[in-house]
Amino acid sequence: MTTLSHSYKFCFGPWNISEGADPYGPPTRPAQSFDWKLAQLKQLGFDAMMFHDDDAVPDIDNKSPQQMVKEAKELGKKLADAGIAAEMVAPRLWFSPMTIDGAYTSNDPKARQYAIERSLKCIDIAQVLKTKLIVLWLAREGTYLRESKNGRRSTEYLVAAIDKMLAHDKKVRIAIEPKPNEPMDVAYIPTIGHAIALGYQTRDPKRVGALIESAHAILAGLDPADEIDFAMSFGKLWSLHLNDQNGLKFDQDKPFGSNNLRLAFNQVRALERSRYGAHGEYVAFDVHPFRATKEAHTLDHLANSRRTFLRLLEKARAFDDAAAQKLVADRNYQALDQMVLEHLMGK
Ligand code: XUL
Ligand code: MN
Repeated sequence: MTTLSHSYKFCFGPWNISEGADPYGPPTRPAQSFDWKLAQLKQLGFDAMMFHDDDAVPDIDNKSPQQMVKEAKELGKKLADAGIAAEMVAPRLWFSPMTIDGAYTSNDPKARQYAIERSLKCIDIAQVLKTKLIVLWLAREGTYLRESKNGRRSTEYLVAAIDKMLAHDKKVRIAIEPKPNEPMDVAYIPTIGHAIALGYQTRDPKRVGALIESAHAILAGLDPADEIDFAMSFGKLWSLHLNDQNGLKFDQDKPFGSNNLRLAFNQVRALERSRYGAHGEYVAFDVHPFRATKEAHTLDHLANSRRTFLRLLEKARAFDDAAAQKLVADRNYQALDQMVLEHLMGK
């Protein structure tokens, strides 16, 4: 069943084994240790783990640079012993009291300075963990009310911050993960087009790319498969968070394919078309268990997402493209539509 999986490598983050807390209620499952999560990741057939800077070095703001490097090295050894790579490190720029009104785009110069310093620390951790990839989810770069910030100045701040990161380490590569809203009302850099355009304004556009998350594209009213095709035509898709989302609600991080199997199928087809992963990129599942999930099923959303991906890969590879092209040439989209449905439903 899974013989075609060789060309894709998979990862998830420690936050994807979550405990069920939401803004209206407490956790519904006990917290698991990092070591437990790492062991499960390996057992489920995943190849790498993704990290926020403080997943790697907890309480990072209160640690000296020496202590930070020491702890990152200990983590690096743990990963090497387990045969697991670190895919990326992302600065968590949305939790500190310093980033209440934004990080790189805060109106407070001290907050902007904090955000840049924290990002450079994140790069130092990535070096120790032997990954060149930094992911920027620009969580609080945006506004609750538009008059509170100047959009043009914010764009310039974002470019300046990325420039500092690129200068700090000549090998680092930055993948911007766009999301149009939540926690902000309206976020800056809401789509892949914005992310890629921003990269071209920086001092080294070759080292700035993008990460697409299915749910974030859906929240922007876009088809994630088109976002993937667009980014890959620019050679800019360096990481991927597959999941699913039921329309314009809070960010749901549902298992891949859970809401719309056809949308998921088309994402896999887009990845296949451009050979995603050919340069070592990983497929990550940024998914969470439903809050109602019992402790015994705390990993199922990850195992199921990976299984759905591999099943859809078989479907993508078995799709009769020649027959589809005949229908396209005849402009018989009714038949094409039904052909896709029959293919997905199977016998
Ligand atoms: C938030 C989100 C994050 C990023 C990493 O919606 O997707 O988990 O992927 O910071
Ligand atoms: Mn994500």
